[in-house]
Parts: sequence; structure tokens; C-alpha cells
Amino acid sequence: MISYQTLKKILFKFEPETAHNLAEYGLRILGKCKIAKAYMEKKNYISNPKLTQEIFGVKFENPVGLAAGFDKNATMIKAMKSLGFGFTEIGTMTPKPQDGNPKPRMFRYPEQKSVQNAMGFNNKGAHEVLKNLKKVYPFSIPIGTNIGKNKTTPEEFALSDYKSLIKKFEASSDYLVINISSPNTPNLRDLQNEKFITELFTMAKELTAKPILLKIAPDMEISMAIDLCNSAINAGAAGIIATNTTIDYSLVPNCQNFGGLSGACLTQKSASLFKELGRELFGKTVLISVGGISSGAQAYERIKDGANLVQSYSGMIFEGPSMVRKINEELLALMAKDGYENISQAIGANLK
Ligand code: FMN
Repeated sequence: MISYQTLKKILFKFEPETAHNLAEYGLRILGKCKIAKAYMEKKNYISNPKLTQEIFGVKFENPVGLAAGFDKNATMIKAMKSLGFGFTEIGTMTPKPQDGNPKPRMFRYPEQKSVQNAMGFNNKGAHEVLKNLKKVYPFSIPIGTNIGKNKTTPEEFALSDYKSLIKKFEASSDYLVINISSPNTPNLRDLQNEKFITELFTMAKELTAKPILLKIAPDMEISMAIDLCNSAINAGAAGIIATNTTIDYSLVPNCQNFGGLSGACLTQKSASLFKELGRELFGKTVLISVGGISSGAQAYERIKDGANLVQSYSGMIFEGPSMVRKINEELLALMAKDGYENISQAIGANLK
């Protein structure tokens, strides 16, 4: 079989969004091909009681998930287990289909193992995405659904976009995520305020018993991040996902001055925000850490800082389809070194 080093050389010759579309095509085929899927799952998917947790009544056999934005239209769910992921998050999708921002809108920085994107929630819309999701749900790994408002929806009607999406998707998702932290929809991050968050989660709680999480940006003062998360939790949020991409353009020399940066350049920023959040929120709610994670050591540190689960997207672009297996293997080795029998003993260990 072709190695990822070779495949990467080919994929990196293409413009990043084209490479993504090629990868999507390949993964859709993989999802349909039973033999290849079974082979890849056997190779990459780690199901180990030491890594298994039950969170909001859902079984997670390993703690490494696919972050939102890779599978916006729920077309690749079946292939995600073959890449080793313990859970997957589809979206962000919006009520109506939208094209997203003008191209080019995705950039890679191989030297920094980083990515910049200004996609702007390009997706096929709730109706089409739900059709895809229903073909697969429930699946053998948990599926989260990440929802956002349409670009053309004014702020004062944002609540109704989230309302319609929760109603549509709650029966076909293991958890839902409210995304108001993308830097690529104008004024979206303005919704990261306590009043809106309280209204949003109060409304959401009335619509569904399914867990709903809030995904936050890394570009705010820690005190503000903590206040926002507390407002969400008090209004019924089941967890926090930290973080989305950053608009700190100093992290990559000569990058674009729009969109959000992710990958290795985000590791430290996301980890230090997460550490602070963990100190305040560990034990109060479910915490998912995302941002520049591509190794077991990085994942383990986030877990010890209070993360129940971690997610990754950009790392996979640079490390390839064996990344998740390697993270899980390294996690098991690190846990053994520390004498932990189960991941639950490692979660929050730095805070105990
Ligand atoms: N996050 C979302 O919540 N919704 C999205 O639609 C979304 N789209 C993304 C598109 C691209 C091309 C990338 C690189 C990231 C996107 N993200 C989105 C952010 C990721 O889910 C993740 O939070 C961020 O990239 C940090 O993780 P990473 O460093 O492992 O990539």
C-alpha cells in the first residue's frame, strides 16, 4: 500500500482545498468498501478498556475524536473509524446551504505544520446533511453534530437558526455543539457574550435532552472565557470544547491576515487556555480539548489538565492516517508509566 509520505507529496502539490476534496473522495470510497474499511479499522482503531469511558451515557472506546470542519456534510463518517478516531464531529452546518467565502480560503504552512482557513461554513445545508447523517446514525463510534448560523441571518435572529438545527439534528446525534467561535462568519464571535449564551442554552435545554456543548475561541481573556463557560454550564450546557482556530496572526510568519490558524502554531495557545479552564471547570462539566494536538504526549497533557476527550484536525494533514493510532498507543504507554489502569485516573491528574 502507498505510504502517507508518498501520498502527502502528491496531495501537497494540489491547492489545499482541492487536496481536501480529493481526500474526501477517497474516504467516501473507503467508507463504502467493506474489505478495505475492515482492514484499516483493524490496523488503526484502538478499542481498549483502559481508554474506554462512558460520557453522557455514550460509550467512547478511545478519547481521540475528529474535530469539526473536516466532514462538514456528514459524507465521511464511515471512514473515520478506519482512521482510528474514537468519535467524530460533523459540521459546522447551517440551516440553509451556503457557499462560504471566496477561494482561495485554505492555506497550509508545512514548515510550521499549520493551516489557515477562512472557509465560512461552506456546507450543503441542514436538509442535505441530515439525509447523509440518517444513513449512518447510530454508528459504532459516537457522532457529534456541530451547528452554526447562516451568514445572512442577522444577529437578532441567530437564536432561531440554532433552534431549528437542534430540533432537526437532536434525534440523529450523540451530542450537539454550538459553534459561535468561528472567525470566518462576520460578527459570529460577538455572540460569545453571557446574555446570548444564557438565552441559547436555556432554549436548547427545553428542546432536547441530548447533551449540548459550547465551542469557544482561543482569542479571549481567560477571565472572559471562564465567565462564558460558566454561563453556558449554568444554563444547561453539557460541556465545553476549547478551542477553535486563532486569529493571532503573529504565530505564523507571513501568513494571511484573515481566517483562523490551526495546527502546531496553535498548540501552546490552546493548551495554556485549556489549562486555565481546567482549573476552573474540571469536575463541573465535560471538557474536550482541541488545538494543535498531533501526539500522544500532547493529548496526555490535555487529559491530565482535565480533558475527558481530545480532538484533532490539522495534525492529520501533516501526520496522515496513522496519527490517531499512534496517539492512542502513546497514551496507553504514558498511562502505564504513571501506573494508571484507566484513563479516568489520568483525567485531571494535574489538578488533584
Ligand atoms: N471548527 C468548527 O467548529 N466548525 C467548522 O466548520 C470548522 N471548520 C474548519 C475548517 C478547517 C479547514 C480547519 C483547519 C478547521 C476548522 N475548524 C472548524 C476548527 C477545528 O475544528 C479545530 O477547532 C481547530 O482547527 C483546532 O484544531 P487543530 O489544530 O487540530 O486543527
